[in-house]
Amino acid sequence: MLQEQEAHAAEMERTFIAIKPDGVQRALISEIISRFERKGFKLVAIKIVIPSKGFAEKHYHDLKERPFFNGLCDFLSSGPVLAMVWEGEGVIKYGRKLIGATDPQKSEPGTIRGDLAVVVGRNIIHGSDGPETAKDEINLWFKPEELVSYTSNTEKWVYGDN
Ligand code: IDP
Ligand code: MG
Repeated sequence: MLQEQEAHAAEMERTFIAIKPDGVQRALISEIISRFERKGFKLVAIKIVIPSKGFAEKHYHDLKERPFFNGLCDFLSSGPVLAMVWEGEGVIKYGRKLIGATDPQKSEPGTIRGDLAVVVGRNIIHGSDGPETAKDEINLWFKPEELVSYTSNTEKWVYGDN
């Protein structure tokens, strides 16, 4: 039993998910949170913030050579962003699946962007694209004490305990 719990803990991952200003303004917060929550992932940090332009540039630093970089950073800093950390087995990769392709025209129906967005410049949500970016983005957006470790009552039903 202890070994299984340890194995389960070892596979736990955390990812950074943000609802961008368009998703917040379109009142899609509860819709998006419920998709991660119903899947069985666990919310371990959440806050609403208006990032500065400089902060947005830090968040998107790997895109600084792209032609849309300036407009993208202007947009991210134009209004409230709901910043979150979600935890679960495989949450980094599966979170991206829940979100769908970058361009909503190419996102599958059933995904967040597929169901709820139309154009790439207003695709409502961000999700870390791998373990390294997840770590960097969580550290950029949250202080360690803002991350809450707890056991959810549903975990034994989501993951099993025998
Ligand atoms: P991702 O959000 O799916 O990880 P990235 O390639 O990391 O996609 O791009 C970050 C964000 O930049 C996208 O979510 C989208 O808002 C914006 N973006 C990406 N490509 C374009 C583009 O061709 N035109 C305008 N905005 C873009
Ligand atoms: Mg990305």
